[in-house]
Amino acid sequence: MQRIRVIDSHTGGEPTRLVLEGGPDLGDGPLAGRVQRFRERFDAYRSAIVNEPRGSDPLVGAMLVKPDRADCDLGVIFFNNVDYLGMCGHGTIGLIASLKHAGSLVPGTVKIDTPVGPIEAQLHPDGRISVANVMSYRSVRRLAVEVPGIGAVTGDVAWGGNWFFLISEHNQVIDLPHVEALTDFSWRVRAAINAQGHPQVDHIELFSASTLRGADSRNFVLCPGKAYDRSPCGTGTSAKLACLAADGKLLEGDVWVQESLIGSTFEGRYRWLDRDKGQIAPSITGTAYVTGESVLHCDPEDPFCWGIRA
Ligand code: PYC
Repeated sequence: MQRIRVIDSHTGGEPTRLVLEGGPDLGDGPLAGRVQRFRERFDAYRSAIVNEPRGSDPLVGAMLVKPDRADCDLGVIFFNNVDYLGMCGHGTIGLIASLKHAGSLVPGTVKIDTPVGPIEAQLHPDGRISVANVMSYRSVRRLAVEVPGIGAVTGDVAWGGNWFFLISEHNQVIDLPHVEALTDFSWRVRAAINAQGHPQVDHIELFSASTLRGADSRNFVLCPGKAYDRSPCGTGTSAKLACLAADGKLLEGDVWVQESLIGSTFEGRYRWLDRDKGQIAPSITGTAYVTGESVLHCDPEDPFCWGIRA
């Protein structure tokens, strides 16, 4: 019987399951290589940890690993209901809140190795957590995509630790009662943009005005496994900051408050790394709460031991 010790948390409503012990041994070397090993040899663990019957579609797993980079304090590999993520903003905030809960962290800064580069997380004395994310940038401005059944949709392609297609011009209503329509729209857009020469884009992000006091925008983010992000999405907000910076709509150091579909918020800001190349260093601040601690049992007698997979 495999036993996996986890701490569960949520960041702005989006769940994270931190794996402390009992995950697969992925060996050493750069984390990108270890993700490859995870995918090829141990993918059943991913499914067992985040899929039903132990998990749910929006749940993101975070496996703590030894860092490869000498200057990092710890390493993490994020995964979801269908695959592995480059980085995860809400997941990093959940990871830090969980380590604080476990008594392994006090306020201060930790450097974390991820498959897409090192990041830094800061636990503030008031419990808020900031993530200095990987370099982010916009790769395509105003790309028009012909979407079957919808028509032309225009948006930006940007990297924020994952690849996003960001759409501000649309006729969708971004609120909870419209989640099915938003999912259907975004899923069709994703298929079209993938078919139109951008197979790397696996997150679709829609924006509208926010009615929340102090918020600059509300978003809807559709994740690769068709679950929507309950949080404002840390990597999605980083991609948004890169677009705002490139368009001159947000100045270096100024705060952008991004609201999620369910009304949770992240604060984002950036500094320029290379203005000519449009490269920024984004930082995201949010809060996470621990929701449980448990030991998952993977009983070989259980026909759904390794999760329900499509
Ligand atoms: O917060 O970066 C994020 C994220 C990615 C997918 C779900 N959440």
